[in-house]
Amino acid sequence: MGLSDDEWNHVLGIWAKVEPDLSAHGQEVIIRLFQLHPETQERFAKFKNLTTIDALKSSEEVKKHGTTVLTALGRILKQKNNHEQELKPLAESHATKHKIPVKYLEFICEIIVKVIAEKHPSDFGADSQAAMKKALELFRNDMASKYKEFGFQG
Ligand code: 6CQ
Repeated sequence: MGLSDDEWNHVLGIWAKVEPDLSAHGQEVIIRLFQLHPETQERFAKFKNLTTIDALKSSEEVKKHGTTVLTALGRILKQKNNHEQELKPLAESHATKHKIPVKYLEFICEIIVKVIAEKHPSDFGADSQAAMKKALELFRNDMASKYKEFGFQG
């Protein structure tokens, strides 16, 4: 089910607070993802050698990837579900090249909500959190169905 105008306003409202510092948000998301789900780190050839939190925290490459992942996600959210054009190439690369299971997309989406909640406690209330979770669920569902079109069961 789609989001109401009000829900999209919540999603894009909080995203506007995240956007000025995508790299710090993204860095935190990546570090948390690797800590909570170490198998995800294995997927990044570049990061396999970063075996301590300190190494991850001081890596410029991690920050750069943090910006990459959240810039792409922001672009998709801003389409308010008319995201076919943005989503398709992402689904294709993550299905056929990086081979990222849907489960890992669930992991990262859950962490994104937690990181935003920690960094913006007064701007990300229950309604905004619920709206963001819904938007991320739509994103994941569409990624999963595109995965199948690309022959990846995810
Ligand atoms: C991704 C994910 C994170 C950080 C950066 C990208 C956390 O160095 C390389 O060449 C990386 C190739 C690559 C890999 C291994 C890659 C490229 N991703 C992964 C792995 Fe994705 N990614 C995810 C998103 C969900 C919200 C979004 C928007 C996104 C964007 N990616 C993973 C991964 C492994 C556990 C997950 C869960 C994940 C999710 N990712 C890559 C992007 C973008 C824009 C790009 C570069 C273009 C492309 O499509 O290859």
